[in-house]
Amino acid sequence: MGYTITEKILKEHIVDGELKKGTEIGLRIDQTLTQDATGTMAYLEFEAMGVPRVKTEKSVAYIDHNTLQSGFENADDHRFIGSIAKKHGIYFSRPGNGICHQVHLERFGIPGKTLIGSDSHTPTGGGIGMFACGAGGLDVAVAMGGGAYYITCPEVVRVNLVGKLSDWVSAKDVILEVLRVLTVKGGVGRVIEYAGEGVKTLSVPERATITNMGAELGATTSIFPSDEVTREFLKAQGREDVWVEIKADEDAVYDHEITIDLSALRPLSACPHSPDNVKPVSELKGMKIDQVCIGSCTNSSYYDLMKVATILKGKTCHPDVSLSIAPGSKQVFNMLAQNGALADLISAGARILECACGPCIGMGQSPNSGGISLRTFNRNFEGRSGTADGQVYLVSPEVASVSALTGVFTDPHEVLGEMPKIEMPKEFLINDNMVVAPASEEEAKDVEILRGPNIKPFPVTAPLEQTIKAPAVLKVGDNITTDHIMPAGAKILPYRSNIPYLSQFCFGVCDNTFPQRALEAGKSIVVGGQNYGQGSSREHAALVPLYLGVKAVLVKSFARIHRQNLINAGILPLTFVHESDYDLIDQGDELELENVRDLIVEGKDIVVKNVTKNILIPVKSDLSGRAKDILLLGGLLNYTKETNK
Ligand code: MIC
Ligand code: SF4
Repeated sequence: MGYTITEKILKEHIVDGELKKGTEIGLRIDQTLTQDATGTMAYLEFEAMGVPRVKTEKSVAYIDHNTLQSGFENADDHRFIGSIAKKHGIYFSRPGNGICHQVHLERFGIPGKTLIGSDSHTPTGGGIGMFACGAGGLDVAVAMGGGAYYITCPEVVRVNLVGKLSDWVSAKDVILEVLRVLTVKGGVGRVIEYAGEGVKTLSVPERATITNMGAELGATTSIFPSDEVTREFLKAQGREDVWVEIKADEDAVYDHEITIDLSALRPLSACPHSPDNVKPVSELKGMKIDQVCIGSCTNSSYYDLMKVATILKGKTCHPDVSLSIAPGSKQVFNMLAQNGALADLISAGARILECACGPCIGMGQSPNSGGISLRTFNRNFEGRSGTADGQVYLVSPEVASVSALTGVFTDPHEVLGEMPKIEMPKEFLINDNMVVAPASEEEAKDVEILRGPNIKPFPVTAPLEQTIKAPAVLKVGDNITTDHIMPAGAKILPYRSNIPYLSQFCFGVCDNTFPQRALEAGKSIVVGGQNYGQGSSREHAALVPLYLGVKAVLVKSFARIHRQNLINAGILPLTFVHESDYDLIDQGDELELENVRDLIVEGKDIVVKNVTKNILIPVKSDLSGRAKDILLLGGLLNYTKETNK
């Protein structure tokens, strides 16, 4: 029996457990990346582990999220990350160099290697055949220290691509179609592997758009083969030497298979407020729009922005539309500047932003009240744009740019003629002058770590208690995102290293009385529905509840990264044995988990007593041996210190 790409890479990297689906496996991690919004905490955690130098093949710290400097906080954090990177053997990608995933794909990614990043869109690397996963900051810190990264050995879904994309249809439409079919929970516990004849018709940036947004499926990761197209891309990046061929065996066995006929796809859009709320653009056409934002780690490549420049050339964006464009990297920005495409964007009236995440994470360009915003990004969760009632539609760069001209939702097929062919460059413009190499081991001793006053200590974790008695301080519904639990945006993001300050905003989108009520209760339990914690990898969505006294989270089902973050923070994740029992708990009910510590140690059934209603509710923890130990010791930091003794 042959192997899938996933199995081939996992086989080479497994250091704990065995390749048995559904069981926990530990992987050796070759590369790590961090960004600044999660990085400050990740490096504080790395420091606390006391490892002098990273043990990975390559670790890179990017500055791309918190680039709005309206106070000292972000600038201080950048200096902190720069100094800690220098001291501990980490490459530092300076602000201005671009979005972590775009730059990593261009300059550092290697087919067949494992990568984890403290950002949920790390699977972008799957576009060149990397096994790349988003993870919490603590998991990344452990991997930098040479520790394994643990995942549930995934099922593998084969997405069979046939045919070829028609004019004005793009990679964004492919992943939107996959999201329409599989939904935001469809990837949980699975790797999405692309295969079939259609693969070779897609360039690396197109593949990376698809693997990037696999994060929205909740997938462990997404991956393409590494083939001649990959080789050409790496060659044009001056890195052909790192290319290796990776493909699935002919007789590889998959757990599921879906087929997507690229030729049959038409432009699509994800409507508010979920990436799987997908409709054909033909059904939305004519709707008046207020804003267009082009960029983000999903669609900000040279290839994407050349398409945009070609559409906008010689035209003016509609008087009622604000158009902003953020190139994905300095390389992209520079190439557009040198070939004149940047001038076409500027002439058309685009507001050019620095190459960073920008509006994607609410760092500026929030739409007007109730404003309709077309974005080439990957997430359209409620409130994420910074405008509570903003209506964000996710679309391809083609739909975004043509709609910016017409002022209404437009299907490019109907107004533009034949699609001009954009060639992939034979040589990208290579200049790594904004990547600072770490100090040598000798020099590292003298590197001073620069800390600002915004950096507050890591919240105190505690070993799992014998009995948890606490009220259900909050009850929420299905598909709660980490943006609901711990919102981002320009006003809050600068405090990512200040948990006490951040805590005031916890669950603000759902119920802004939660932080106060949780503090008053002292200890609390959060109750939720399906796919709880989807979206961002931010461990702050666990660390802040920890600070507010949350002891357990009881839901119908969890998203992968968030569940791990809860365990890492020492918060007990529980699921209902019968999903309908969700209805047996109301917000405010007093709950009790008697002898839960012993029951977990002994692997016995756990029951939640709803003291208010006098009902017993069976729940499960599904914890691996390692996860149990982490909880018993009060979180991953304590566990790592203990096991490294
Ligand atoms: C996001 O897209 O939500 C982010 C901001 O990049 C996050 C990371 C963070 O919250 O800092 C992610 O995707 O993990
Ligand atoms: Fe940045 Fe947006 Fe990508 Fe997150 S999704 S890494 S905020 S560009």
